[in-house]
Amino acid sequence: HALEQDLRGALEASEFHLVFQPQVRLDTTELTGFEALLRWKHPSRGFVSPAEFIPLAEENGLIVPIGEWVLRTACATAASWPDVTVAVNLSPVQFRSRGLVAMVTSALAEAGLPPQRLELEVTETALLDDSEATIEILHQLRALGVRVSLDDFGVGYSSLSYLRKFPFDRIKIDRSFVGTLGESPESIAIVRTIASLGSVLGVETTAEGVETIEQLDFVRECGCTAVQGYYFGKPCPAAEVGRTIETLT
Ligand code: G
Ligand code: G
Ligand code: MN
Ligand code: NA
Repeated sequence: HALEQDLRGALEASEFHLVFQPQVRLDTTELTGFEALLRWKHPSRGFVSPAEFIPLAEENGLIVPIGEWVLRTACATAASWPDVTVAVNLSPVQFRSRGLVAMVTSALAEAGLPPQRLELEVTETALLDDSEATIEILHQLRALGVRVSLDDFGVGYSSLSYLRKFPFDRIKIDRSFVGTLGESPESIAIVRTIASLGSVLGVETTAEGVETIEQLDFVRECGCTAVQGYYFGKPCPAAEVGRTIETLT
């Protein structure tokens, strides 16, 4: 596989960079932080979507060194920001690799980033297999002082038992529900239900993929506590983060 071969050299060739998307709380519409998203600029193909190369990197294990680069780079970048968080996606494969907790500890220390300013986003697929070991790692991460979010909630298995097994700080409602709020009563019911669940459990609920003012009003009315989406900002390069912070605070 040609793409896989190129992926192997991409870290060393410095072909990766991060972009940052604003996350906003709904009560005050204040910026609370940014999600770091990985971008690969392939020398001849141009930008390759993470939706294409992350599954490949998960299959061949490259997601472990790539994920480490993402975390260290995100922490180092965020250390120069004012008091807002950075959210980093963790692949399920990283949970099965040894030394994740030590790596997170060292990334925070090296960057001088207070643990409270790091949020780790995990999908429920991380919790599917080997769940005892994964829950233990989540507790160790939480003990460092970092926050943990359940990403892409509502697609996949969406087992409510995960919410009982581990005290997530935040549930991120998958953007497929937000995108269909205007035409689907089912989506409205689902977003409302997840928001109430969050409220009862004392967990923040972020609506993902909010693109319009109508969707913003909808998710606020449904009871979500935070939003992320093109309405407040597309993912932007690190150099533009300062301007986004000025605009949104
Ligand atoms: O940024 P974009 O919407 O193109 O991302 C597509 C998918 O790739 C999303 O599901 C996102 O969570 C995932 N993704 C983006 N950056 C990272 C990363 O640094 N690590 C992991 N594991 N997934 C990422
Ligand atoms: O799966 P995860 O939530 O980690 O990935 C976030 C992905 O969603 C990123 O690839 C980002 O580019 C994309 N995204 C963020 N906001 C919006 C939005 O408002 N609309 C759409 N279509 N995609 C979005
Ligand atoms: Mn995410
Ligand atoms: Na998501």
